[in-house]
Amino acid sequence: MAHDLTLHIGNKNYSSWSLRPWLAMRVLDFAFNEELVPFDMAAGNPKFAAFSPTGKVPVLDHDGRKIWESLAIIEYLHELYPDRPVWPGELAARAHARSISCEMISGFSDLRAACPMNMRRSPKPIDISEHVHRDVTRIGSIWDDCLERYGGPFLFGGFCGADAMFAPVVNRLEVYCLPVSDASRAYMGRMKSLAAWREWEEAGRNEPWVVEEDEVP
Ligand SMILES: N[C@@H](CCC(=O)N[C@@H](CS)C(=O)NCC(=O)O)C(=O)O
Repeated sequence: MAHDLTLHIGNKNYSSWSLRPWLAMRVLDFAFNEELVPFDMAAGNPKFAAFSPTGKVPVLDHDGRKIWESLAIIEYLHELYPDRPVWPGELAARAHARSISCEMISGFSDLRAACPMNMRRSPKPIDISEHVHRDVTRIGSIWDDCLERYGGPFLFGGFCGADAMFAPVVNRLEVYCLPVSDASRAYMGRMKSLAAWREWEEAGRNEPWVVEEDEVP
């Protein structure tokens, strides 16, 4: 059954939380309308308040029902379309995918603060703190473990919610030239080759808005 879904998102160049459900919906082929409201200042955009209970994006609107928080949106889609699951079919793998997705949403704050997602940035190394290095090492070990255990090409075999949750990190590791294993680098290449990824990236690169706070020298 088709549902009337609208996903409210921010700038494609910078809005890492928006990318997560958007990518899941595109790759897993959920039809939806996109409503992009750009940040036009450092602290978001007051216009978000018109459609978002938290004043943040993303927000999914399903026939007037609002779902916010990227991971809650992904969970909602999983329940809405049982014939097109967002999570792996097997219980242990599903629990594993949810564990690392929760780890993503609640952690890695040093990496997120120091290395904002930026689709427009050409790869250029930066000096990173010990804390950022620790985040990068942990993410690399999560990915390497998944790729070895489930055999790729994505973290749990086929693309799933966990790949969507880690998608902005693919950009961060790439554009700030952060160290990853060959297996993780190959995974990043596969993510960036997705038609949906290329669509988002190209749109982000062509956006006119610049958020100075997210432009790391
Ligand atoms: N935990 C939230 C984070 C949402 C979030 O911080 N979104 C940013 C854009 S990427 C935002 O709307 N910022 C505006 C603000 O903080 O005012 C989620 O997973 O959706």
